[in-house]
Amino acid sequence: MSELNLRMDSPLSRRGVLKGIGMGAVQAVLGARIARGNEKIQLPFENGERELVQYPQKRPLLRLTSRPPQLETPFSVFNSGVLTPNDAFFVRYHLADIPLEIDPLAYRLKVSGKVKQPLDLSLSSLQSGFEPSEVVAVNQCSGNSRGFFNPRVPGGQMGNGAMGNARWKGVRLKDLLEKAGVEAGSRQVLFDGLDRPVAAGTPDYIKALSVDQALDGEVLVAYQMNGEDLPMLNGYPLRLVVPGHYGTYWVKHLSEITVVDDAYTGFWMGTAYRIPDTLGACVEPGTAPRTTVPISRFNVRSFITSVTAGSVLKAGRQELLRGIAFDGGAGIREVLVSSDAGQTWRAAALGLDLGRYSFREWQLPLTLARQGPVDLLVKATNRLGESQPMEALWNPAGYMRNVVERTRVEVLA
Ligand SMILES: Nc1nc2c(c(=O)[nH]1)N[C@H]1C(S)=C(S)[C@@H](COP(=O)(O)O)O[C@H]1N2
Ligand SMILES: [Mo]
Repeated sequence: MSELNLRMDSPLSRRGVLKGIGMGAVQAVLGARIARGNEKIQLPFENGERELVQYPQKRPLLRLTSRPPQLETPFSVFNSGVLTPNDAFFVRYHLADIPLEIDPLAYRLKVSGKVKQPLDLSLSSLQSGFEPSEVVAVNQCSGNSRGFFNPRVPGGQMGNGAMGNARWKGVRLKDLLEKAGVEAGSRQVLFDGLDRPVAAGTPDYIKALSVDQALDGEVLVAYQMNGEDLPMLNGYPLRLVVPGHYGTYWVKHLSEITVVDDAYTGFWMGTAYRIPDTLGACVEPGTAPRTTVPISRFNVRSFITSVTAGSVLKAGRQELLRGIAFDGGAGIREVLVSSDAGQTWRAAALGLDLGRYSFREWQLPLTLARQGPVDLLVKATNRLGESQPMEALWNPAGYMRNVVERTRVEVLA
């Protein structure tokens, strides 16, 4: 069992929990523990058994690895609200040396490189010196749903729980960069966090965005998630939020922003997180792409959340089917449901619009007349007309799965 201990010496964070302990004192020293009863969840693919493990600031989540912690959200959470609670939000890391203790008073965010005036910001100067900005946005790992790839691919074998939707609050990256003054001819902005590799030779986790994207006004350096400090495991005290883009860019424990005048080719940009340079980012199953590009925006996805595989429905009785859909930022235009293998589709009603980067809830009253197993299919289309394929696309890294989901329910008399 992992012995993850988190300490936060934080006057800014979790004041209510701090009863009786002075400012700057150690707030929480907790260890991960296996959930009561050693509960396990079976994801619907081979080697899909996962322990439910409780980490600090988290409810029991599906554990994929413990060093570093990689935790998946139980799918039922997505049926209980359009925002994913902080304590249920998934966790991904690549490097084993992750920060467990952070002093918010000593924390610094540096902006340097090809800038006129390098910045060295404390958390309080970041919060007081720049206008706050908020966005509701989905964070999804590129490898969400990788466990369903057929043929199977190496990498974290995740079900559909490596995604979450939250209200992020922070400052605009644009404002920071404008304050620093990006030099003419600069090409990219690099982002590094506090986590480090343990083995010599493992490259540090550094990600890059083009200067244009970094200045688009949408990318945030976030200090809050759903109205609270970021949980330690989700990047306390600062993380990048790149709405519509895969989680790999959402650098946690962000400490260094560096403007450069060339294209960064370090491992996490030049080798990892690259997709085939083809329509649908796919290749013939089992083959390697000829050329690749860095992964970028989400494709369109939709899920049924109110029933799961094996759910029992009553024949002839109306069931209110519910779920979620999202895309890379165009916004969802339509969600369709089929109970006859895609021959006919019915349009679901869309729920509250929390912005084009958010999960969009949908619902549809459905009555199934015939007894027996029924596959419920859900397919979303965004405002650009982009939709989801009926057959799964394949790539060797297991990224960007977005096949029309099928949920097999049982209809009984
Ligand atoms: N510092 C740091 N930031 C990181 C990573 C990491 O390994 N180190 N992993 C990235 C990846 S691949 C994903 S999917 C998201 C996951 O965000 P979460 O752990 O808050 O869910 O964090 C990103 N930010
Ligand atoms: Mo990821």
